[in-house]
Amino acid sequence: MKVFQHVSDIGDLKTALAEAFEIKENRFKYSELGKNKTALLIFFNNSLRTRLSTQKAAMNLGMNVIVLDVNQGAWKLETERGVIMDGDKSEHLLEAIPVMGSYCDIIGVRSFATFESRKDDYEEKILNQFIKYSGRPVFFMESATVHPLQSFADLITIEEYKRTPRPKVVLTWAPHPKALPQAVPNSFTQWMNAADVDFVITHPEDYELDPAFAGNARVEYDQMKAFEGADFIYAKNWSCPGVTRPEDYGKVLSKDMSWTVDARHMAVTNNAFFMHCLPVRRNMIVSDDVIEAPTSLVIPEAANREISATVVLKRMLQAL
Ligand code: AN0
Ligand code: CP
Repeated sequence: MKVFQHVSDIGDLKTALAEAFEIKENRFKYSELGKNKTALLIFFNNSLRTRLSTQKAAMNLGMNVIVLDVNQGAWKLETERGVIMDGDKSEHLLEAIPVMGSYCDIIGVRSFATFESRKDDYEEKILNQFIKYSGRPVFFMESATVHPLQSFADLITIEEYKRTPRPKVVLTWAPHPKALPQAVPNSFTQWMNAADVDFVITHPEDYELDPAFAGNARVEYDQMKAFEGADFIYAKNWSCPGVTRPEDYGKVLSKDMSWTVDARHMAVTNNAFFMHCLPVRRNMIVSDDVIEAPTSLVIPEAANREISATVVLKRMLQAL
């Protein structure tokens, strides 16, 4: 595997899940594979889980790890070609990327949507430069449009906890005070569309996800109706994807607190498990009682980030 971005990059999901459970059984099984190989993890944005779980995954495989927080200690980077660099940015991404590539064997990058341009975000302008100029395999640690390590961990979690062969999984929008990217819901939708589940998305109008990710997924605008009989509730806020009105891209169109997942919502489900990628704002996205209930999977879900990252790095090492 040279790039880990879309669900298609991991191939057959049953095989990927089998590999994940093999790793979970013994996470040090491939501890010789990464000997004298270096993973470079580059963060343009904050992270708790991705930072820790991916470092741990690299260590499980015997790799060396370097972590760079670009905005703390590195030079400020220009990303646009053709600009006269007379401002506060000392270095261009076009030099920085191949330099970073020269010190490692595999690169992971986190770079969120900026909401400045829908086109630039959806064309993955930053990550594509890493793919093009680093000379190394690149895995996405949440980009402008996707968060595949999260979705893979989510799939592992659903597989572990499902009580029926084909569970009903509901992705629900929930309110948040600030504009958040669509990366998590985009990827989750892409992965659920590829998995063997009964998948439903619910959100207020004008929050439709980009068709490249939504595909033929069922959308139910009535949240309570969507929740009926659900086995898994996956909550997440996202800002307006700008599908119907491009000028609304990245805007917060609704803060409707009736969408906060609480006991009233969970009561109509099939005693559903609650999932969220974290970090989560309590009593905006989900009530205290729902996130603290025995049916809340947020902690095992986060723990599975180590497993998904170990599988991805293992695949990349095997293809070096
Ligand atoms: C980010 C987001 O919504 O994409 C990261 C989630 C994994 N969340 C925040 O910025 C709060
Ligand atoms: N879920 C997730 O990616 O968390 P972090 O932003 O803390 O890495």
